[in-house]
Amino acid sequence: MSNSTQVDVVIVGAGFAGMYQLQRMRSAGFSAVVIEAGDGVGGTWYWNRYPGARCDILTVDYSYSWDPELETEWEWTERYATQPEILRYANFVADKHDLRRDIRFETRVTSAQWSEDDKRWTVHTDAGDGAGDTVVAQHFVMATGCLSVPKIPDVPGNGRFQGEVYSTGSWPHEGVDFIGKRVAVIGTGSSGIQSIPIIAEQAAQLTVFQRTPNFSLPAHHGPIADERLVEYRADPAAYREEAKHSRIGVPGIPISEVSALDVSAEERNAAYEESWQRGELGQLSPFSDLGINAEANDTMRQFLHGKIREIVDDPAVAETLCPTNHYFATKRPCLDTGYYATFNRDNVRLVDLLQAPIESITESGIDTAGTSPESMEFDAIVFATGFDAMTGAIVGVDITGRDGMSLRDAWAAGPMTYLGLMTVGFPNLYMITGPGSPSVLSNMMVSIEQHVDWITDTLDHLRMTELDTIEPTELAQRKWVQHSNDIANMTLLPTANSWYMGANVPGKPSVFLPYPGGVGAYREACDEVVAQGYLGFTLAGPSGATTNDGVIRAVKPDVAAMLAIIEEMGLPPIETMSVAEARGFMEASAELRPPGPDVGEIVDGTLQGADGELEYRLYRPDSDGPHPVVVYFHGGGWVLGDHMSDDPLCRDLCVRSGAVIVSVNYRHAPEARFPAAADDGFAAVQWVAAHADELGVLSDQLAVAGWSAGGNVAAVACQQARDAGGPAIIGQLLLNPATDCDFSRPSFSANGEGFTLTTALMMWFWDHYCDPEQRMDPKASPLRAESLAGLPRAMIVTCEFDPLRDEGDAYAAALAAAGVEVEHLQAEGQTHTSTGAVDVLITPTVTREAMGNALRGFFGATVSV
Ligand code: N01
Repeated sequence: MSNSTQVDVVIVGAGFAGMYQLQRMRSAGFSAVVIEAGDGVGGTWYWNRYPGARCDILTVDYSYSWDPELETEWEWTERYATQPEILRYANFVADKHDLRRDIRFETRVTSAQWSEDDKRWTVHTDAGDGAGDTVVAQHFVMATGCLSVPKIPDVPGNGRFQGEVYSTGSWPHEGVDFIGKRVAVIGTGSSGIQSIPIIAEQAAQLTVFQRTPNFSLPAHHGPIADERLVEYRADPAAYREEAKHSRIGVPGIPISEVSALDVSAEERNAAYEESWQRGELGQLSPFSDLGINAEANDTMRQFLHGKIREIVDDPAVAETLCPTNHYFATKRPCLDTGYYATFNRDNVRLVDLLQAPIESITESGIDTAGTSPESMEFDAIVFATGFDAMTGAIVGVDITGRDGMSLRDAWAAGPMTYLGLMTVGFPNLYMITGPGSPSVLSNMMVSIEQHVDWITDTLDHLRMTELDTIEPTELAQRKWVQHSNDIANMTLLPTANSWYMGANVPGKPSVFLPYPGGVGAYREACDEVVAQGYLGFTLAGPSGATTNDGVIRAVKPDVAAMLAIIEEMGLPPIETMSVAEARGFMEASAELRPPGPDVGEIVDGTLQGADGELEYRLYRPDSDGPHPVVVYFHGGGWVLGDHMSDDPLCRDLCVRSGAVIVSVNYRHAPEARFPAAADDGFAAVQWVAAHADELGVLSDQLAVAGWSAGGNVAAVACQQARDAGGPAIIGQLLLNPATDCDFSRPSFSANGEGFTLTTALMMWFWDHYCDPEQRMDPKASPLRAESLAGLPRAMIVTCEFDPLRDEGDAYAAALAAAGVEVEHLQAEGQTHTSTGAVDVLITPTVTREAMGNALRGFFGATVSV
């Protein structure tokens, strides 16, 4: 007979996540039950009992912090705990807090359905008779672990072998005796690398089948380092608190600001040697750019190759063990005990599956193909082939949410979560260390505790406010996934075929699964979501639903980092300076920028403006001319800047568009007020068109471009050229253009402070440039032109966090309404100045790529780049 139980909260999994969640539920006064497939607590440490299984986070850090008594009641014996010791720790905690009475062991959750009528989850298990037991709960917590579903080995002939077969991820509890046996190990990730040296000591012969060599450093097992213990014992609470705000959930790890490429080879190798000697995952990257710069990373890679060659006697075997197809730490690096030296043993052989792929597992062993096919006989095969990581256990349960939506279907193209905690369409379903949270990129203990605390506080909030359900909004979820991807894409992480990307499971969507922004930054985001009234969530109860839609990290991560640096510098606002000071300040700042890409040629010259000569700088592509030409107008609010002040951007545009860029030093206010800049802009276009041959450009392939006030000048030049009947302009590229004198648009109130260009500064610019009564003139506010018909086709870029966003949007819309062909790119998460930050910021690169494409589009087939 099947039983049904009603509780407040059902928790799946009795690992460290489920255990702590149960404890918090109880102490917060919620009824809860945990369902666990194993017959004991410990989760990953219950299942992964393979020889050599150990943690690779120091024991002092891989400990619960929620029970301060544990800090004195439990003492770890080693620097990195063995699996049996960690399992004893889990059991110690379970005993101490009497957790087992609410855990249903040897029970597997098979499916779960949400009932919108009852606002309850019904969770089905395989317990009871055929029908299975059910638990009905208001809240459903998946504490199923990130690496808990062993991957079914995708090896031909799997299942045929008649000898002993083992999987590191579900090892026999009684252990395995390999003495005198011929053993095969398939897989050289952490599990393989930990178990291979120990199996080699026992087995008569060990054959290791390696598909991808991995980076591994010595773990240097032994007692816990004294300096770590001193620090921890001095103030355990402070030590734990620091971990919570750290990058990977481990305190005391210095963050370098030095590039690996900025030091001598000796200095670099000395730093790598220190990492090698230290043997701690959190301290393997002594430089700032190993994670983001391929060239920098390669220096570490070469160092480690050197170590492998030093240790391994046979040079051919050493080469096979050197990872070359991925950057260091783009697959999880390992810590080992004698791994590489194991290949010096007479009874150990390495088979490179890239040279000799497995043709089939046979009844008696493994057949390989390649140039020298072999049939090998074994007594035992060990699969160390990894896990269906992060999503496997969650979609392993057949979960049906609102309106019959299946979680498997909802995640068919990759997991979608808000904060890695919840997912749209599945109210009151929580994931502990789910995809989209730091999880496997962190000390799991710290990440688990943070999620459990967040979930518990949320349930408490719902109860206090007499609400029933919580569910993220589509917008919040989409933007969180985007934010996580943005960070990942700024690093080398997505370049490897790793399980972080789901690449190890055939058919699994290629998505970077964990959140790579760091434990502390992530915690801040979760806390801010709550502080802002559960931003990005819909909370509902008997009296209705409230949606607090919004985005927690809308500014692109590199742009946000830049804004934080600027804020930290505490610079005086430009509008508080004199014009001379402001110009000096801008020039000094420009000195600090990277130069931008090389172009074929740079020529400085003068051209005829509306009232005298103007300087220009010409950027010519490194290809045969004549080229199309873009007359470019720099930013600076008609007051600041000159023909060289947007140098990196002009170089970038030149390279991307294949066109000559002529950047013009139009006259500036307050010395030359309106309409000087506008008149000079038009005069410069006329001069370039008339001097095309001399400049080596195509007169019938002339476009204009400009940023900010320069976008204003460019737009106005197009209107003047149209009204004057020439010269012919075939396109206008306007980046964050000033198009109107109205400060009342929402983008001014939303973005008027804190995003570089401020409302106050924009007002200062206008005041210097133009008298109030002149500002309605279309030569000042091109949006106010009587007609925009007949203007050149346009690409308009506006940025989400720019005060000028709305007037740029309005100009794009008005041009389109007037029948002008317009490409309008609304750059999400960018500011007024970010697009021009060439070689400083990564995320605006796509915008500049689109700008280059737009220019090439203006010029049609005449441009080759
Ligand atoms: O799994 P893995 P793991 N034919 O996926 C190979 C954590 N962990 O269990 O790289 C041949 O890393 C596969 O090759 P390739 C830790 O986070 C922690 O070792 O896909 N080979 C790879 O070599 C770790 O990262 C600890 O080309 C096949 C290996 O099998 C994570 O768990 C200890 C194959 C799988 O490596 C997973 O580690 C253990 C095939 N068909 C684990 N399919 C510590 O705390 C896969 N492979 C120390």
